[in-house]
Amino acid sequence: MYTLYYSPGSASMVVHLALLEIGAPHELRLVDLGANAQRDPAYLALNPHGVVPTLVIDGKPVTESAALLMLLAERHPESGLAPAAGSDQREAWYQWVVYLSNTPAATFRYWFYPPDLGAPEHPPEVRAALQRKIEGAWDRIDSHLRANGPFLLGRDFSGADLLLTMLMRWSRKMPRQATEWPALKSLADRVRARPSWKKLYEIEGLTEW
Ligand SMILES: N[C@@H](CCC(=O)N[C@@H](CS)C(=O)NCC(=O)O)C(=O)O
Repeated sequence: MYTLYYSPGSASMVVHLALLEIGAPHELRLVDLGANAQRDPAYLALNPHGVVPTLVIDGKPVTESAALLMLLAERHPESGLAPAAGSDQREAWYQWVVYLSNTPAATFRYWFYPPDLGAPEHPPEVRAALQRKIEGAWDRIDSHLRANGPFLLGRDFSGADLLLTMLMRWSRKMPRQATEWPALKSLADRVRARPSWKKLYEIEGLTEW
């Protein structure tokens, strides 16, 4: 049994999507970020970083969205969230999941949380630099998809595409949103058409892309 501590549309989204793709029984516990519930001592005991997601697996809390995606893919190989262990495609899958986590996702964290860089708001040059870094990731991924798409691994969908589409969604209020890159938009359209995406929108009460 899994218990997912989540907040709608946040980094927990990829874990929630993965659980829906797998069809694994799970409970959801809302962490109200607006009320700073992530700083409650009871939640900090589960996740000392005070962020979502946390997934409790058989009573043990595990954190970090990309790690949870990898863990769920390994625990449920039949789900097809990752290609077969030991295959060339699996190597490519690890590379994409880690790249997405340590480059666009980490940059988004700074984009949305200026206090992480020590200021209540970003000075314009920092904001511009973060925007360039995120757009640079879209350039790189879009060019990969144009040559090798429509999904990150080529013809077949994988859990890495869930992570990418979640990150793309976070760009929707940026000066250039990720869907302006045509191959990225095409990938996101395919992911957004999946039953898991639609179901998550219903459950989490999301409306905006
Ligand atoms: N590297 C972490 C980042 C998680 C993260 O930053 N979550 C945000 C929501 S997207 C959060 O909980 N923010 C609340 C806060 O920082 O107080 C992951 O991928 O799990």
